[in-house]
Amino acid sequence: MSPRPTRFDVLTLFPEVFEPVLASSITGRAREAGLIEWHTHDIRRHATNRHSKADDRPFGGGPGMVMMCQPLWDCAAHAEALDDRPAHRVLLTPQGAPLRQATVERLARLPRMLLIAGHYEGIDERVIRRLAPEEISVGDFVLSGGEIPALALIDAVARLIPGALGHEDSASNDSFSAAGPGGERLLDCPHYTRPRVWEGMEVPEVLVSGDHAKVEAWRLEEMVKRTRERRPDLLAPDSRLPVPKEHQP
Ligand code: 9D3
Repeated sequence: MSPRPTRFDVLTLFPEVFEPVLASSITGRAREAGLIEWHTHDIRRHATNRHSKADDRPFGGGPGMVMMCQPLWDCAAHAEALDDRPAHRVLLTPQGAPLRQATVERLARLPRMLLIAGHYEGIDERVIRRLAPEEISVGDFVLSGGEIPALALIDAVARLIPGALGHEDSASNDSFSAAGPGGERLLDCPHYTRPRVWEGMEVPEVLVSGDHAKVEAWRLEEMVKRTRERRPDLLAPDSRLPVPKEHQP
């Protein structure tokens, strides 16, 4: 008995951006394999006012527009009624908790998610309070909306669903599933393919030595070295990542 596809419902003012991105690559294959499904919902279609307005000027003044309560609330109710499974609500917002691999792993165990992609200056706080979503950010930089973060989240979650490409890889890499504070792995090691010499630059000797144990040791060393140099935060003292003795400070 195969489980039902994991369902993503996306509430957005730009429903048309999701299909072309998700139909490509791993999410497209996961859908074809019956592992996931996604449905987009145009928030504007739930506006009841004459001009299908889903936003209005902010109380207190200031620039920009604020997403209104009613269209978003009705859109969520509409989407949630389309399936009998309860949806875990997620709001993509710069005010959210930074998305980490541990979060992705937790979400990948859920049968259904309702993703809310904001736009404009923000969303009326009262509808956020009523929906009580988990609030997630994809990083400390400014985007123009939550659509690209929602796409990133769907991609990250989908590739962890058993049977989707990438799952086999991460499962077999379980020796490295010891993780940093956010479930992050070590950074990857450098990779090389033919030719052995390109523009005078040679492939590291160990990789062509044929000594598999030496290759694996070199790769782990490079991973730790790179992580140290580029992302020391992943190796924080409170990390659950076991740092090999020879690499301890
Ligand atoms: C310039 C407007 N900003 C005023 C200080 C607030 C603001 C509102 C809405 C900034 C960005 C956005 C739109 N971004 C998102 O909805 C968003 C986001 C992001 O911008 N960065 C990282 N993660 C996310 S998740 C959703």
